[in-house]
Amino acid sequence: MNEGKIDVLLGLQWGDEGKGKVVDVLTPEYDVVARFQGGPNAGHTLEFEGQKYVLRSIPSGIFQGGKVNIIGNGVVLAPDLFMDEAKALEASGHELKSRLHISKKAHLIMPTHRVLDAAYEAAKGKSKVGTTGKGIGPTYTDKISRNGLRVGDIFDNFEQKYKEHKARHESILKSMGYTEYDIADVEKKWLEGVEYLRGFHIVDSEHEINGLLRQGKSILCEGAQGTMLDVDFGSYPFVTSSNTICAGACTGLGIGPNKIGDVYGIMKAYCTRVGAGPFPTELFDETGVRIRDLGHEYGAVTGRERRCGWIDLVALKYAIMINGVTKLIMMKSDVLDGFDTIKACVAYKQNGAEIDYFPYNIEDGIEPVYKELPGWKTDMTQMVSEAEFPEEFNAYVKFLEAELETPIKIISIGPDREQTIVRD
Ligand code: 2SA
Ligand code: MG
Repeated sequence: MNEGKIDVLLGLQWGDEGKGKVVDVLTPEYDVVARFQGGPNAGHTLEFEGQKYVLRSIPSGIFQGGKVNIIGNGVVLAPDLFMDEAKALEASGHELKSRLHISKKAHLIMPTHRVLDAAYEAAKGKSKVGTTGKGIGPTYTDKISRNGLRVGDIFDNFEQKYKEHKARHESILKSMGYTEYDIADVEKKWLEGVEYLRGFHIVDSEHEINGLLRQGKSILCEGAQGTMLDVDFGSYPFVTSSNTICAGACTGLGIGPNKIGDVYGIMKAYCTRVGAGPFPTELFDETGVRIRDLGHEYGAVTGRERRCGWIDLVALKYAIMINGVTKLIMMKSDVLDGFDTIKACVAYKQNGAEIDYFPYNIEDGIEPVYKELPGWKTDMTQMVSEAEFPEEFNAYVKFLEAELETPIKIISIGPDREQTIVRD
């Protein structure tokens, strides 16, 4: 933590690196946790005291008392899904209303945005993105094309605005010939969600967060999805529609770049991807299946199987560069506990030539070049300090640090809060 600075924590791969767990482990150190992009497409899984929770729009700091949790302007919010998520948390004893602040400038995901998401995907045929179906793309499209509906609008002639936006969406859907949908029930619940939203602190979060910083509060920004899903730098067009990178924290919360302190980059000891799009180190054999089974690699929101593969250092170096990562966090190393050998992709072969940088096109003709390392073949899940780490594991960590030129500060050896080793 750096005095007077805001730290950022984000995923370096294709999402699901384990951000939820790490934020929860890091939050005791911070006064404020803020989300800056994405929406209910995210699924941050946290496990502690034998309970499992999945957060979608609400910052992971909500489980710790005395924190301010902010949903920033860069987030897209679905009132109905938000209501479900918030009520479930309240039912499990976590009071929200006084601790969760929502930006007036965050955009609302309407029921018709979700229909548009489905319609655009259907129209793409074989080149589908494999979205989560939550209306993320169409909502950000409306934002950028200056047609969006924002949280702040719920206090000002809302019904009229809602009707106009809905009518515009319906005419787009009609022009696409996409008419077989029924949103009556969803819309009813969505409008209930809007009422429910009124009970929260709806704020100018850019003023709030900068004010908190001036008061000397420590702030952590929590990214969603991952760098390789960033709309500018990810594997376009197979990406999400927001800036998932560190710069997204500046635009998604209204903080100056000179206010950014540490940038924590999270990666898994291997790699996964859910949805369509290129994935150079994907494994189609039984090793891939083994990683999926051991790592429980299924989408937290949609339940979809995640594609699994070896760690990709070419993509990781790119992600570290784009984000200015200062500290690495490695998750799910326990999944590899039983493997005889571990592979790490150190370069790509593209059309016969070896390259060590992340190219414009990773869709065609990319072949990973691997370095093989001996596995540690030790159950590490009960270890409590790095002094207990087996020699082969230390060698793997050292190898990664040398390749990535960034220290690995935290290593996760299991899903529970307790199974986290902080390195000196
Ligand atoms: P979208 O819905 O427009 O953001 O989808 C665009 C692409 O972004 C991917 N994406 C994700 N990838 C990994 N995890 C995500 N969150 C959930 C999770 C996903 C789930 O935590 O498991 O439950 O399936 C996430 N959100 C978006 C998506 O797969 C598309 O490739
Ligand atoms: Mg997830």
